[in-house]
Amino acid sequence: TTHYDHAQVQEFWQYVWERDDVYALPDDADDPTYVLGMFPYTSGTLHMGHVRNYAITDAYARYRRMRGDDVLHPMGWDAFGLPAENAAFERKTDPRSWTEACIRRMREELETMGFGYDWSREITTCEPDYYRWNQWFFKRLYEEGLVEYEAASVNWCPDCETVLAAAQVEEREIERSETAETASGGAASRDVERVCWRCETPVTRRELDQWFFTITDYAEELHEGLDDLEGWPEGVREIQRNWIGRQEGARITFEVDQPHADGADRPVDVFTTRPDTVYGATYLAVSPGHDLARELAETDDDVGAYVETAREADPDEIGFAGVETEATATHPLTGEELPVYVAGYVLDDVGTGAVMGVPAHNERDHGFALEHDLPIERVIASKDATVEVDLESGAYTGEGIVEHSGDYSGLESETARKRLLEEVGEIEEDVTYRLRDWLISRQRYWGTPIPVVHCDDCGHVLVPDEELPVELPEFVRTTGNPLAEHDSFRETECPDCGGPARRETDTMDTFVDSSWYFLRFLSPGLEDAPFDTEVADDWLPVDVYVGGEEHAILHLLYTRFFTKALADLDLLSVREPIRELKSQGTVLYDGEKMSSSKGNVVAPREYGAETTRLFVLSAAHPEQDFEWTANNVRGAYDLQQDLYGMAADFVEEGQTRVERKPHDEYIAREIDRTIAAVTDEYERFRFHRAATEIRELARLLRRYREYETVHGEIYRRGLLTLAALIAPMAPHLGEECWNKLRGEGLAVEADWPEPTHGVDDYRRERRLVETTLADVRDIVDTAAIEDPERIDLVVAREWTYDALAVVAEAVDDTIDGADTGRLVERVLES
Ligand code: ANZ
Ligand code: ZN
Repeated sequence: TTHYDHAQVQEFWQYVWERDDVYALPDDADDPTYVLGMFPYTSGTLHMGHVRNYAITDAYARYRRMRGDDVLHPMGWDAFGLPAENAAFERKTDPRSWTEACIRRMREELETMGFGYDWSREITTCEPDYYRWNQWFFKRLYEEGLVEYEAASVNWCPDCETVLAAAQVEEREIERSETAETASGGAASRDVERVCWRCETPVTRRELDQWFFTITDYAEELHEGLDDLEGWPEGVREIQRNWIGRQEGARITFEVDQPHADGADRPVDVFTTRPDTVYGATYLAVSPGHDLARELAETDDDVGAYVETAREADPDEIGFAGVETEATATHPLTGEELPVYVAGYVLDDVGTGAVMGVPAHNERDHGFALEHDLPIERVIASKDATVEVDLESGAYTGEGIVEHSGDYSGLESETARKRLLEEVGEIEEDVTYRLRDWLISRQRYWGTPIPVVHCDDCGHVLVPDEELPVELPEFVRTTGNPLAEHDSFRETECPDCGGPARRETDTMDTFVDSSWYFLRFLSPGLEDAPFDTEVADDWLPVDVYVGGEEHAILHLLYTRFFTKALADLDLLSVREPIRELKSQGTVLYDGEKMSSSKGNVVAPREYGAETTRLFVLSAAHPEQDFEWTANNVRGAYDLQQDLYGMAADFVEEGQTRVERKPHDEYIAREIDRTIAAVTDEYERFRFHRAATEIRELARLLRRYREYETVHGEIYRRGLLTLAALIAPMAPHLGEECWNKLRGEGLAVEADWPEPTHGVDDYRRERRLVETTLADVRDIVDTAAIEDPERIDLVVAREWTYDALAVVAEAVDDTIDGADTGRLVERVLES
């Protein structure tokens, strides 16, 4: 029988691969090709996004292995995180048992899919032998000055009951009622709300002492390096560029006079992108977290009260509220005295946390000026006389000709900026970034304990290396942070003075885990270091990394930061972790993202693993979204039956001949052409096109055999070629066909097929077709209509299709449109 029993075939070959350990990286590999899919979060079950992601890396890894590369293709588990805590609550279990059960299930699902991983390198981030290195890195980063402990007004998710990093707060469009809009004060009201990335609950603000990694120290390098990441999609690079938000401008120093505060007069720097508007500054404003605000709050109750409410207010509620202080600022150019405000719309961590208010030319300042009755002084005129500016209703934010600005009046904005920077001592060139430091504290249980002890006498003290890991104690059920309720965990001794002290009960953001896991795969069992520096220097960067585009800023930016920081700790010599990045598109079902939360995941097993992986690879370019449709899935299933059927029929009852006929040459060349084309497509990750080429060759071979007795050697080579070419995408099928035809060896270990004519011959052939188009047309004209089933006609037709493809590109030069039309008609008729 030629029936292909996919379940049995899969099981058998998976057994053989495991028995022969075919995916283990050889011990003597010195610079393997490192192919990595973003490791899964242990949510309980694989979803279609995972399947697509890992089908892509698996196909590419297998292709490279067949090309003769040593390939590192590992897998592991992103196993810490809040959902495990929630699931543990719901299921009356604990996060560890739940996570372990998820891992068992997901590993089995990956194995069912037949993905070829080197399981000897498996890593699990919730294991102490992994997370101890998070603690170790924390300490090294701390020693390097890259960790800060700060009281900060931070984003808080009331539902997750934890703080969030800036990058974990997403903006969501909302509809605002009109009353809300006017109440919050014109331009500052935005039609977005800020929500938690995980649960979409609107975030609030809290003032807390928190741990930060100072990723902003690397802002410039992170920004600049993007230009050189040529293997990354431009879309991802652009998202990172915007997130880093590099802005060139100036820092302007104002002398501030504080009549009552203890602090004497002091300079306050503001950051501006528009120093050309400096003469239009009518007030100075600092953020509620600014040192000046704190100083003034000590002697001024109004300021104190405002600072307190503003620090905990939600961003959407701030509007243009603010308070005038007793301080005044001296304008550096006019010497005028300007009022000084504390204003919520000035952000603590942007620029210097202080602005010069230029109501005529900045929308937010304009809104604030209206609310507080401040003067609006115009200093820029549009060069376009038709632009009418009504400064009562809004700011003019464009550039133009500077006016009312002393010696600078009459200059263009840009010239004025240049001269001000050169000539005025208080104005200096400056760059700021939108990027914020990475807040890594989480008030949750299921994460890496931060290796710090708080001592009343010694302050915060790092846990000594010999005492790492600080292990997570057993889970306790409680609202809030279980670690904070865990007395035996919390109460401890100070490593410095031996006195009573309290452990830090915050855990690390789980994005710390994923920032360096690609390094742990290099030396997974290593006990005295997180990874082997020498191996890392030889093997990195990751050659190909595949994952969803939703990771463009969080994970992919943190990973770049971590790599640079480790390089500065002399643990690495590469400064960029990933050479080539592929973002895979979404699998849709009835137009919606296929996901377990939407309840529309088609379980990978339903159609057989091989069908699923073949379908997700052949449906579309990896970066494109595509629709899951039963029909197309069926197509992937039929292709397996066809290929297997052809191999089995040939072996069991194949009639062949030895002498060569002219059309055999055509078949032989088509095999070569297909090899060349498919190789090209695999190189470019265009698996869908590789699949099309494979289908085409299968179709041609079938007709070849249906027509007459085939040339044994050529036909067999054709079938073996199909088996090898499809093996990276459909390895079980490849194996089964290979075995049928060869009776020995494994397709996964076979050499990649080479065209006997060489790749260039195929291209020459195409040119030949082009120049001999007239001859081809003759063949079709004289013979095609008489007997459409004759193989030389099939050949002629194929040639004609080829020729037409070429002609279609250069139709005017080669042949006139009318002739082409007729030719096509003829061919289609036959
Ligand atoms: C004066 C000025 C005049 C500004 C002007 C702009 C236009 P955008 O607006 O995105 O280009 N800024 C600086 N630090 C800030 C802080 N901590 N909180 C809130 N706003 C702050 O960003 C640059 C501008 O943002 C800066 O340039 C400053 O306002 C404001 F006609 O200074 B500008
Ligand atoms: Zn949340």
